[in-house]
Amino acid sequence: MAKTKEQLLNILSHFKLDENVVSAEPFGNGHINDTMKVTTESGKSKYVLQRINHLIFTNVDMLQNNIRIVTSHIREKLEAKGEADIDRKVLTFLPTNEGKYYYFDGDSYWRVSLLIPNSTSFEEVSPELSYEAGNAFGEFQSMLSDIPEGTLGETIPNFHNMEFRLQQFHDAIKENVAGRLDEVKELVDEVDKRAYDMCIQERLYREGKLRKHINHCDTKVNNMLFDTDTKQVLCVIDLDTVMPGFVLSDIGDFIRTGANTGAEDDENLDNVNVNMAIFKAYTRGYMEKAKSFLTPTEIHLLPYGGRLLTYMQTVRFLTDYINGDTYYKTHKPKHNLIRTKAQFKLLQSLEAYAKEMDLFMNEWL
Ligand code: ADP
Ligand code: GN1
Ligand code: MG
Repeated sequence: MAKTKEQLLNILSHFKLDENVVSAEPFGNGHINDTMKVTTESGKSKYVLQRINHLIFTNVDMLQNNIRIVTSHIREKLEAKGEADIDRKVLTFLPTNEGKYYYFDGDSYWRVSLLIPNSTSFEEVSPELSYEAGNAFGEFQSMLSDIPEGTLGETIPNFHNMEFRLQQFHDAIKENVAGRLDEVKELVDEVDKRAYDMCIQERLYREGKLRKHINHCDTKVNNMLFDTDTKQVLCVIDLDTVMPGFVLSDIGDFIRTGANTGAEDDENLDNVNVNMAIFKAYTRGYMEKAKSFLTPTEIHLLPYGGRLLTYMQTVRFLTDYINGDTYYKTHKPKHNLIRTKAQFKLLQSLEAYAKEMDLFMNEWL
């Protein structure tokens, strides 16, 4: 339910803010939560207010506890390294007057973080910025690699489990609640054709050949902030899905979003292709930080990670379309179908480049 300005200001009054606030305006392009930029009396954009989608993140207490552990852990690492400007390199969430890190207003859950000043996010990146982004996401995974197992909960169980996503897909097909199945038969066949190959990670894990790791699990290009002037990476944001999973998730989702020459929901499929320069630059940046904690199996599978996350997103968008658009926010008719087709086109392009990507990895094997 949309909130009035007065309601939003009332929600904000439950948090310990050090300046009076006057407005909250929509911010960003997320598909799940609602994000707002909050302006203070002095005219500064100082805070970020978010409504957490608790139909998707059903355990908000666990979610905010995870985020608190992750941000404190990163802060300690940055302090130990003697980094300057730490408040712009890690998110800071503000407590409520009751000392919690979220507020429930009777129907929604809210949280507030400090807006990182003089920062910007991008929907598209150049090879230079991709190298920086690879470095930053590699460093992020590396900083979290010593959090003991069991410390972080799974905020969405089986989030990047491909076998589970295919199960949801087949359930949706069986129920066909929105009557859309006939329209997507060809796409369903394309998904099924690849299903076995796309579940390698789950099989390797059962065989004891792949381990779990803490990942960001939503490394879209726009989940990283850059300094507006220097274009240096500042901070990894959008920490809702930081949880244990397979290491390929984080390289995979960046390839899916950063190395796509088109948009995630491009209607002109000719725009959608792989930008190999971005793949290479990102991988180089990532490997600089990640080589020390990756196993040869993971390094070998890295280009597969790009295909896997693109395939997984194809399956998730298509499942939501078949279910009648109940998960992702949509902004036009058939939006989830448009997204599915664009993701599938990207997958085909990644498949065409698979050999070249594998050869590129030889440098680290
Ligand atoms: P969503 O779940 O909606 O994707 P994000 O946490 O990624 O939410 O925020 C959406 C956008 O808002 C980001 O892409 C970024 O541009 C901006 N943003 C979010 N948090 C901050 C912050 N603390 N400082 C500056 N910008 C932010
Ligand atoms: C969602 O909220 P946002 O836009 O950062 C989704 C990701 C998908 C992404 C596709 C909790 O992320 O898993 O990859 O859309 N987040 C959740 O763009 O499902
Ligand atoms: Mg985001």
